[in-house]
Amino acid sequence: MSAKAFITGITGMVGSHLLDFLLENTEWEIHGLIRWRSPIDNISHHVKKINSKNRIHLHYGDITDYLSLVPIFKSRSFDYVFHLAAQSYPKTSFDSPSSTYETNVLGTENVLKCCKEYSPNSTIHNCSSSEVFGRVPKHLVPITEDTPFHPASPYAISKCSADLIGRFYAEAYNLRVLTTRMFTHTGPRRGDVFMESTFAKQIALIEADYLEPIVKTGNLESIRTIADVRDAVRAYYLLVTNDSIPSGSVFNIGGSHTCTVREILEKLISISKNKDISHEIDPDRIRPIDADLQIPDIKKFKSMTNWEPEISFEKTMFDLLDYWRGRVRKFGNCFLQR
Ligand code: A2R
Repeated sequence: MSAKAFITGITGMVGSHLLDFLLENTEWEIHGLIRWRSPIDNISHHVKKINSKNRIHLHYGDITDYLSLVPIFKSRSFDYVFHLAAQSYPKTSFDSPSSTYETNVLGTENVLKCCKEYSPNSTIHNCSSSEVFGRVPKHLVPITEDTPFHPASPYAISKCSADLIGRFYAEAYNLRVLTTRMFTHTGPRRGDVFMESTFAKQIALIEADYLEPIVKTGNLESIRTIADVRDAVRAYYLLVTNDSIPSGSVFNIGGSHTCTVREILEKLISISKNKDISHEIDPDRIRPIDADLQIPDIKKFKSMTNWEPEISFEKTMFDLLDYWRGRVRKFGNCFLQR
């Protein structure tokens, strides 16, 4: 019998790429959680399989509503649970801290509680974030798993809690919870509030003559290490399928290309067909404080899984821009400016 996996956040950037990866590389039966009104653009290329229940089974629910999860867990046990659902936008969390805490803290508690009650033998991927490290002093870079938390947004605070909830369930209830703190990961389907994705979206709109050729930016000087989301989901697969990894482990994972946000912007502008694009700072896009030195030490994860990023920074940027070109071709100028 094939293994059963459950993905919360299957309609998001990471969840949808994980679905693509698992369909391609495993025989697993894949279950996914969606909300009543979740946009399904990111998984619409699988709609035939979804409608015929051919390996993909979608379930309606909400991670903030424990009772909505119970029937999903009660009628089957899962071998793997990937808990990816989140309010995932750090910048938005400054405006909506309470709903960020509700989704990311209470939501994680609910998902893990369901695993404990109904799928105690599953391997659970608990998705924390590199943002937990927040404001890291230079002498503590590169960031290891033992670098102290110093969250710099309500989102980051919520992920510190989610991270600790994962460890708590592993220690208190003997659940096999494995927690990741992935550094910046991007590519096609990235939400347009993230800096590289809003740059690519604006460039695609400029190329189509919907915008003046000036890209609006936030802080350009923060330093990021970039991975491709398709490498990230491969890492998550290697994580949960490696039985030698001790329960309760946490891992820093990230790409191999470290650069400033300015360099990301310049790369995207350089691959645009439009050669007259400039940029200017928009004060609305500046976070009150920023996690500005995000460079990971990923030796621990590499030594356990042999994972290496395979997709180049150039390809990630090209595919991200191409994704936005496709969206603009399809929807015209129907995007909020953010
Ligand atoms: O907003 P929706 O309905 O499209 O679903 C999003 C889902 N989600 C939820 N699902 C169930 N109950 C909720 N209360 C709830 N709130 C949000 O999480 C969507 O499917 C997913 C988030 O997708 P993205 O914003 O694209 O995030 P991404 O980049 O896929 O991040 C995956 C994980 C998150 O834990 C991040 O915090 C971490 O990677 O970096």
